[in-house]
Amino acid sequence: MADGLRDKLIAAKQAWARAGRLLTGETAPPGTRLPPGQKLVQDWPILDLGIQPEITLDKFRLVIDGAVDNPVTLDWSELMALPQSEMTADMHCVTQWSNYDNRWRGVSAATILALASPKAACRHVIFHSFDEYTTNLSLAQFHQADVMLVHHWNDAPITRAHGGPLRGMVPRYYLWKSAKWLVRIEFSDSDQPGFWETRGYHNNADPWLEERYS
Ligand SMILES: Nc1nc2c(c(=O)[nH]1)N[C@H]1C(S)=C(S)[C@@H](COP(=O)(O)O)O[C@H]1N2
Ligand SMILES: [Mo]
Repeated sequence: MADGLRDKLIAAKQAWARAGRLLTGETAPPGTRLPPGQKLVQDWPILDLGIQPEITLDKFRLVIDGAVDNPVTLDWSELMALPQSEMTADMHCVTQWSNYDNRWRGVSAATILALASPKAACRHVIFHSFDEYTTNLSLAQFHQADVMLVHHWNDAPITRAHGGPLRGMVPRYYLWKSAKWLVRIEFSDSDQPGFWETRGYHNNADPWLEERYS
């Protein structure tokens, strides 16, 4: 995507945040599968800043560092040698689409936490991507049973357009929290709002509370 187009896309999404676009003011009853203001789709739309980096498996590296006792850099074979997990989860994008029953395979957040061992003062996790996108989670948001670093979707490798070879998957929050083309997981004592969180989007991003904008 040309720089001009990219800037227009970012400006449009920032304007939505300022205008509170798509807010229904509803709260979903507990246990509702589809969050308020969302529409169920059958496909998987592509949304990013227009740069879709090609990361071949031989070039792939994942840095895990910051407020941890055991910082590590993993190449692809080291990542694959970690325990592999599977889960099925829904996705909810702030642009209003949701889809159901995505089957993921990858490495669980629990496995990453056991490997890196965050220090006692660590409270936050920052995903860094190859396209310089970042997004922030609290350690509590990251430390949930359905949070994973995923490399397979419905039994096929995740495509480059969807963030392959490795992306974050944090299914209980709006999808901008699920960084594509993951290159670094930074543990931190302090919060570091990311690309959209510094452009008017909510820091916590819970779809059932309609935490779209800050
Ligand atoms: N690296 C990176 N990750 C990203 C983004 C991005 O621009 N770059 N966009 C986010 C947004 S706004 C959304 S909605 C989802 C979209 O993921 P998808 O294209 O696989 O549907 O990726 C998120 N992760
Ligand atoms: Mo998004």
